[in-house]
Amino acid sequence: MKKIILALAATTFGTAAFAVDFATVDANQDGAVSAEELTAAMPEVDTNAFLAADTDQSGTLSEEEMANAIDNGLLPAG
Ligand SMILES: [Ca+2]
Repeated sequence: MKKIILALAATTFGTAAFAVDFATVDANQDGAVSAEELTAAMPEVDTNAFLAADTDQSGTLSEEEMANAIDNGLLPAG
């Protein structure tokens, strides 16, 4: 359990521990991850998690939004 907490703490100090490769999830390489791209890469993610992660409600996730969502536990880290 301690190891898990330490791993979570490490992810809050930047994107170095960012386990999900944004460029891989961004299948069409347009710099934004759509709900379709996200669920293709992470089938276990539901739409509500996507909507919660899309903090500016643009309909897509920026790399920052995705990193924050992973830090917040909205999205799996990989
Ligand atoms: Ca995209």
